[in-house]
Amino acid sequence: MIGKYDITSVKARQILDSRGNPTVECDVYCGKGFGRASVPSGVSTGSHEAKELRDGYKDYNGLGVLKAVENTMLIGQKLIGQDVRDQSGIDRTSKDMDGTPDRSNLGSNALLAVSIAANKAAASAKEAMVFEHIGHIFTHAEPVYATPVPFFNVINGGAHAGNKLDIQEFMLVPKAKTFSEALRISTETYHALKKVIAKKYGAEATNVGDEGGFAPPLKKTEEALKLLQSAVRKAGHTKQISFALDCAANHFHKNGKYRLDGKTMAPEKLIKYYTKLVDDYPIVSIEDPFHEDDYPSFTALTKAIGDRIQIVGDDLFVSQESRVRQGISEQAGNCVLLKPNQVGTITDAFQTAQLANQSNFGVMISHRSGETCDDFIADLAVGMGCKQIKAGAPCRGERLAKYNELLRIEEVGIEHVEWFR
Ligand code: 2PG
Ligand code: MG
Repeated sequence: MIGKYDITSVKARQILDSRGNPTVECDVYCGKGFGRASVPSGVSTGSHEAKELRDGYKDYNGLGVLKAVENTMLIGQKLIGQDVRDQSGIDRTSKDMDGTPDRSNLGSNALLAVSIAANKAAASAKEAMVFEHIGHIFTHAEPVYATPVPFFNVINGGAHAGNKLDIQEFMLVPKAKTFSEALRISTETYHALKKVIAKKYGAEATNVGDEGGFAPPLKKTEEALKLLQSAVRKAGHTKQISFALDCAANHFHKNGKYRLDGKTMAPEKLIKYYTKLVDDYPIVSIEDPFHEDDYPSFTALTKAIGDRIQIVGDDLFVSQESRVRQGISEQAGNCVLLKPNQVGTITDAFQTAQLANQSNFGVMISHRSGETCDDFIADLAVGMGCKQIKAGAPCRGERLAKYNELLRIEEVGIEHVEWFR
């Protein structure tokens, strides 16, 4: 007899992501449940991330994922009959089959698609919301849920836009009593920003970049910060909205030096530069201020201003437990950016988050610049009790999928965390 939670079939297919590139979608069926998941893909990737598998032949300019789709089905065959609630068992099966530390054999895209689809199938069989199921398997106790502070990337630069801004992401960080209020005031500011940009640079400058933020023809960091200030003022939300940056500094690093805003700087000089920005603007969080292996500079910046602002490691930690462990011991930063596809399974993401929680490091759940309309990370943030999430601008379906899911979660009575530190 087939039990309610027994996996009965796993299907996979190639679909397209928000950039029009192929990605893996997976369906998991169990006795009484169904889950569907699709995986995102980054463009400003860290070199230590788990590896996605791409076909490499001419279809879709080499970016096809048919081999990864096949691998997803292979993993699926092994999972038939397993209890869909046993997340760590499911993830162990796929990792054993892959057999590499960076998931390069079967592909992190293959592993993650099954991992998330199984998670959603378990929630569906339990007739629970996905965040509730995550809460139970993450803490194994009675979890406390809250909707996270959303970080909205409203000006895009770096590898995500065609302008000359060195810094990749300029984000709005709302402080509000409820998630829907946080969404409303940030969205009003986003619309005010569109008007400010149109007035200064013309309507053609209001086209949006990969993550739904505007990509006006700016050159310098402070030009972007000044636009944000004007927008917040125009929308009337100066008391509630602060700013955050993702520098993605790999892109302006060369031979130990950083080339930012037309100046070449040694790390010490760059630390002074960031400190001045924090003095002059309401910046509360800076991600990847230095290159992915420059732990000493992360430590120096944390020492200088880590008590005033959050310093987030993305390409630095790539969601990997071992790299976070080093960060904790060297006090390099004080927050981990958590992207499930950087590790390949939900269980790995849990382990990294648990380590961060024990060590007083923050955890920010994150989308990728290439996304799908999968809303899983919204549930992941709530279920794991993360106080912050970044999922792009309040624009473009694949970004709004996450924010709209948080509205649904709010509707069932989950309170808002208000602030992330
Ligand atoms: C980042 C991400 C998401 P990408 O650097 O934080 O915003 O970009 O997915 O391109 O790595
Ligand atoms: Mg980043």
